[in-house]
Amino acid sequence: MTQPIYRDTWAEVNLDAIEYNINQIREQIPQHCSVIAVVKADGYGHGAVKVAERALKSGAEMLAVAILEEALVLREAGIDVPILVFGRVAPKDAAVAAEKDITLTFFQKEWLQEVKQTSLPQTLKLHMKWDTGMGRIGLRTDEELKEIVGELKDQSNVQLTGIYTHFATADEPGADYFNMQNERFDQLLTTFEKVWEDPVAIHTGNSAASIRFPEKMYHYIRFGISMYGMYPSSTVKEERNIDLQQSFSLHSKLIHVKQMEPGESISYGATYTTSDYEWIGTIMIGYADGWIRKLQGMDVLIEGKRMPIVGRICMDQTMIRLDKEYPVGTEVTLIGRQQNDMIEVDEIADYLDTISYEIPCMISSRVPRICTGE
Ligand code: PMH
Repeated sequence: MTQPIYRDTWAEVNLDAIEYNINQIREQIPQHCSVIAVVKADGYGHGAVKVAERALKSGAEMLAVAILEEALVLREAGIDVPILVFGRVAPKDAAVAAEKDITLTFFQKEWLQEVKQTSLPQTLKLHMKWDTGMGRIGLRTDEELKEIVGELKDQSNVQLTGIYTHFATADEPGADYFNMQNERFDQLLTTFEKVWEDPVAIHTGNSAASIRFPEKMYHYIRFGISMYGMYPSSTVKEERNIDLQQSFSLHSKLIHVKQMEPGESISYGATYTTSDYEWIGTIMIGYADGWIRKLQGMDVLIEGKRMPIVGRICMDQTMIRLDKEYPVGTEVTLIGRQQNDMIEVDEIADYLDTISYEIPCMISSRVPRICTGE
């Protein structure tokens, strides 16, 4: 059952955009290549279950998350497709994954040895992670690979179903580092194929790699940021290889409107002082919602027009300088389209000197996500 919503601030998640973006990438990648919808971090802040369901309806065949808890949420929602956990799950928790048929990532032979000692309710599916240049997790050398494969062959309660790597620079201009990672991957793959005969699923590319180098993709792509309609970087955006629709938008309503005299100040620290008679509106969103204090000065949209946030952003409330009087209840868009103007996630990210990925993730769970296009 969905919780009742009492507050006048909400995020909208357009599920039609998710479908559109998946269709866009499916047109570009080779026919034999399928989509893993990456829905970690509660679907990059959009809501994992709803996004996952729509992604699967749109042709994605598998889901990926970062931690076991996120996979369990999807299973509890009745989703029964393969789910891959990217992060390391402790060997003692492998039984939980096996019971729910959740695929785990591994890259350490000690991890396999420990899992061997645990009793699993059914065969545990595994994807092996190779570190070809991300420097985060994964085995790195032919020697490690041979050792781990030896360990795998000796183990009956697990089944290797996939191998993968992750690119560090696929979204950046130039392809030298990307090519180097591909070469390392091919080298490891050659070694692997000499010691392993059963078929496994291979996946290397994230959004940037699949958009920029579709011909280099194997059986799956791991489609994250661009499924949500954002470009992995300005480089990818400017190359215009794909058209995307932003799924996320953020809205509120004026809860108070007043005219202030010249020389009056607004909010903590009195950092903003009116220079004339000014109409000031208040909305119920603040840093506890993830609308952080650094967003002071950023614009919002009202009736399609831009108006600035003035004074410090409080924990739960924010003030806006209006161009005229508006009725209480007027809609304010902080991210998204109003009439002919749009505040893209990218614009907020630029203002904060960060990347688009961070923005929907930082909007806290206190802000309800309302799906459209269901
Ligand atoms: N595969 C792995 C292993 C990932 O960690 C990520 C995203 C993706 C695929 C999807 O990438 P995309 O969103 O660029 O398509 N991981 C992260 C991360 O750890 N920090 O930012 C994005």
